[in-house]
Amino acid sequence: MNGAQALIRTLAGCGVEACFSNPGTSEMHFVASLDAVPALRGVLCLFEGVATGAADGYGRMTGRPAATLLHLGPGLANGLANLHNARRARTPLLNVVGDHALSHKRFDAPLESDLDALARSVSGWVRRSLRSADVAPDAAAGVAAALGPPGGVATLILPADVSWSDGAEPAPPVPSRPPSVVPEPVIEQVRRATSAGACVILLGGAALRRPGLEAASRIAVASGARLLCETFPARLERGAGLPGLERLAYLTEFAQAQLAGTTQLILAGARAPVSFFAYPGLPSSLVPDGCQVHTLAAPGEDVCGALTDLAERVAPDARPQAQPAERPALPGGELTAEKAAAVIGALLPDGAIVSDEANTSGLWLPAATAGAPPHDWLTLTGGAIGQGLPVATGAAVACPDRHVLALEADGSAMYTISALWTHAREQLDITTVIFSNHRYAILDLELQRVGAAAGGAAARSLFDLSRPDLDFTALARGMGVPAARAADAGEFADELRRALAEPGPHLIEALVGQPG
Ligand SMILES: Cc1ncc(C[n+]2csc(CCOP(=O)(O)OP(=O)(O)O)c2C)c(N)n1
Repeated sequence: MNGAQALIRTLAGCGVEACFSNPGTSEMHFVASLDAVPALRGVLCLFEGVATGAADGYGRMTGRPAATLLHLGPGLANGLANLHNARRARTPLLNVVGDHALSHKRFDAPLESDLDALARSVSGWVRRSLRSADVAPDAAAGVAAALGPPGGVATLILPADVSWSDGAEPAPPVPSRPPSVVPEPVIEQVRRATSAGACVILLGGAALRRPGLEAASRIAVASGARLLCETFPARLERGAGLPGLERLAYLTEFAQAQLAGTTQLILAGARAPVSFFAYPGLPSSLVPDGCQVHTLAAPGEDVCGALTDLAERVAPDARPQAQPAERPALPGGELTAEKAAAVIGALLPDGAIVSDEANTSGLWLPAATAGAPPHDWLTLTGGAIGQGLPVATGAAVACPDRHVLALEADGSAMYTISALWTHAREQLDITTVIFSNHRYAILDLELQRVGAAAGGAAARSLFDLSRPDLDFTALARGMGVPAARAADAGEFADELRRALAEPGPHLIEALVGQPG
């Protein structure tokens, strides 16, 4: 058996079921081995940023790593921004990056680059297999490293000759580790903090799934502590019947207002809050002056277990506060981002997965969908735009029985628009809504906020997505995705209903802003 065959069998044996791929010459033996192992599904992505973002979406929804297959340094480099988002999300993910044959590297052939440096910039684990006999145990170690806990990006570099040489055999999975248990004295210290003043519990990571949310809600009911969710959660379970949760705001002043007066800040799977950017005259740390910070559970620790233990101490008889079922009324008239949010809230299907990259157009979405049937909300964890369509791809591969909604700002959608082709190729049940405001609207705001001189025509033209206007329906149809456009709220509701009723991918371009 050659290295590639042993690798693919090992990945399948370790529970890796999908490989989001954009291969080249150095990966041909890996590609050739896929037919023999149907348990590993190869999914072609036409840009590496789609492959890495899809693996992120897959890992967020399953808790297990998908693989990517990438072509040397340049292929990995094309995937870096979404690997950065995956790293911030602590998503388990294994990159397999083909490299030149070991004997070929000294010739500095055109695709030679500092692949290791690129890999290390996003990966918690990097290994280059040097013999075919090592590939399988290296892959099993890579899967284990990706799983953590906490989860993370692992990168296995696979030289072409190691891939094609015989002498390999599959390796068994490396047993996974459970998250470490939070020591009793820590829980006791945090228990005291819940009654020591104005207390906020900032929830993140695994605390944002139902068991963590319900335990946190019981603590809040009994102690009067307020709950907040980290600004950009990897995966937040929300909707009717779950405890509702406000997210810490993106804008520094709003986040400051949410935390004002807090004297005890408890971190449950979240990091101490910081401002997204520095602004003249505003602090970088969002922890109020004099506030004591307590870490109940750091990433990699059993945050749900710790919250449950704390709830038993603080709130043995309290019940979690469930969000009531309620949906907005369907609006009429000219479509706006606010009305689009109401339509989405009115029609969001039970068990939907929302990949949210709506940016400024998404302001109204949390309130409009709060009482919709239970769903998962996936957000832009690392701030590198171009994530939403790929993450939706991976979520749909992971959860074929659920509706996936990709809520996309037009500028962000363009980074990785070729994901639509994979939506069509794989017939994924994804409805993409493009919020067409024809601008990088947030940058209009940021221009003022950083105190730059008022932008003139040259400055503003860098935020303007008109001239020419983007025709998303044509782009979608050109990649095999049925598409429609809506300028009216009723029309948008009709199109959304139709898209959700029909299997397979759809795109609706929601005209929510004037061009230019
Ligand atoms: C990879 C990457 N490149 C550039 C940026 C800077 N950036 C932040 S928001 C933005 C434009 C967002 O425009 P759009 O997605 O249309 O959303 P809108 O602001 O209009 O709601 C840009 C370019 C970024 N965050 N990430």
